Amino acid sequence: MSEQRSMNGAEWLAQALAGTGMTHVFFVESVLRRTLLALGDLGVTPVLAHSEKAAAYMADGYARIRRRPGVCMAQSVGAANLASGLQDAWLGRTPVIALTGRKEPSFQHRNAYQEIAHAPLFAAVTKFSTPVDTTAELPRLLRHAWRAALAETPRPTHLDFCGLQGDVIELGQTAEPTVIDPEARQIPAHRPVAASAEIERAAAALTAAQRVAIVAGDGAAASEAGPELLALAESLAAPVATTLGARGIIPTRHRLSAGVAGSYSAPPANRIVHGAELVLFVGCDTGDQVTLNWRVPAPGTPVVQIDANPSELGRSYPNTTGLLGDPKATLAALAQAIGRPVRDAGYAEEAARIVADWRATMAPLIESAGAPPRVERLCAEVTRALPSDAILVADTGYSGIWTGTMVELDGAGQTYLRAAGSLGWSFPASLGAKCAAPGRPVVCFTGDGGFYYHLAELETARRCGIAVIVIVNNNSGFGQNLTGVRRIAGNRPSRGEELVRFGPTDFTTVARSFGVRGIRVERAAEIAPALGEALRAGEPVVVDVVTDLEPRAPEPWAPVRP
Ligand SMILES: Cc1ncc(C[n+]2csc(CCOP(=O)(O)OP(=O)(O)O)c2C)c(N)n1
Repeated sequence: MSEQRSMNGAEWLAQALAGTGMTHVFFVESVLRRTLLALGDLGVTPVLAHSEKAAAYMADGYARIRRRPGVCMAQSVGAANLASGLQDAWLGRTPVIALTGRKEPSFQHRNAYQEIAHAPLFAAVTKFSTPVDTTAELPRLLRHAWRAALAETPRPTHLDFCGLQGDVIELGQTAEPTVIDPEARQIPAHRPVAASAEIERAAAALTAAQRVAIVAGDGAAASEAGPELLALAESLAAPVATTLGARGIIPTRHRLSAGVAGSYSAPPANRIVHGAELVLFVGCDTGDQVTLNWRVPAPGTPVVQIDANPSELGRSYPNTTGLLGDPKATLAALAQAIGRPVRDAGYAEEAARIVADWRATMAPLIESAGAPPRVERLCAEVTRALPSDAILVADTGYSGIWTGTMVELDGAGQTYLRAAGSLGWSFPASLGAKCAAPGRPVVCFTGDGGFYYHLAELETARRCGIAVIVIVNNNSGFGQNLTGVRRIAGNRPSRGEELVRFGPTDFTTVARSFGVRGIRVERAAEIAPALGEALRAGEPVVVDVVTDLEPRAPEPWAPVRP
């Protein structure tokens, strides 16, 4: 074996990152300059963003598509902005590795310009965060940051390099092999299968119940468990609801698909899940969003739960039979144990009827013509236009609800990514997603309120040739919040509205000023041609769809309070 030559830390870091197959890193100047130059020499593109938060969101979108760590970087004064951008990666369970610079020890505790303590900033949004004080420590700490980010549950990690720009690694030498992860693992890094006694117990509970609903979560999507999920659902005649993040894990128009459950849902999913005798959670965090504040399923409902993280088992529903294992591998084992039992299809048929009835009520809105266009029609046109290998990146709030309830996905080649809660996430995240999969069409769906956050990244998209399509649901306000502000404003509804209305902005003019193509849509009939043109363009395009603030997105069904 040839001996590794000694090199400085910048060279080592660049070679190690390039060696993982990484194609892009995301940063704001001034940090790790020699590393960035060396990365460029090795064919890894450094993408200069306009804010650290956007750089973190880009790395997040990149990592979600590659299913491997994404890297973002910022200097000392940018660290707080970078940390705030990791919130969505933390909540969305993405392996983002943040690299920052921190002033050297002689500057500490004496009012250093531009710097606050970094450790508390990263504590809430990383599972591992450590200073790097010497080049000799860099290989070990980066390998651990990588391993920890990928390990169950995937989440961000952070290395804080000594020196404002991370200078320490340029000073020392290392002869360590430039390898971070010899196994080149993707999420999920491991696929443990639940113990056979647990599987037998769960199989018995599932076959004894006649009305079983499945709720598949982000962990099931990360495990790519769609085919196994559908096979088990067929065996049990069990309708399948999902979290927003697992939208499209099975074909959304499948007769067993109940839609997204919880607070970002259309009425059918909650009714169906609430009507179950037993619920099977698969890779699902059982948090407030998917359970409508733990009302769906009702407390006390018997649960079987598959999760790769033991601390999730029974977290929200005490009456749980837990299966510790990777969702895909464990579902396959469970399906084998269950075989093909004789099932009463009554519950599945009832669920399909509930979905069909709701779809029928939406049909007139989906087919609506005229101006301003209805968002239901926009979503139907997105469904029609979305290529079979497309990535749809949705912002939070109504953008999540509209796309999660009204855009249909094929459950095969299409991928759905959604903000885990941070308004404005989707546009920079879509840029990262496109960097990870340049050959796939990437469509971002955002409200104008979300798009305003990171408009400057239109310049990045053009400069770096990142050809995403941004559909702006431009209703001149925070549409989702209208109901709430009116309610508290009582007999002064217009005062409430003032809190959430913006002036009218033409985002095509904004886009053009950045050198980006803009297509304005003011009538329903213009949507399809605009999406067609955008998909053919091969360059970044903003499709600015002028809509009305008033229409409400679908609302969840809620059980009557006892
Ligand atoms: C960082 C952050 N700030 C505030 C919110 C609260 N919030 C959620 S949705 C929303 C309004 C979204 O407006 P817009 O993007 O225009 O979409 P619309 O609801 O009009 O479709 C707000 C303010 C949030 N989720 N994240």
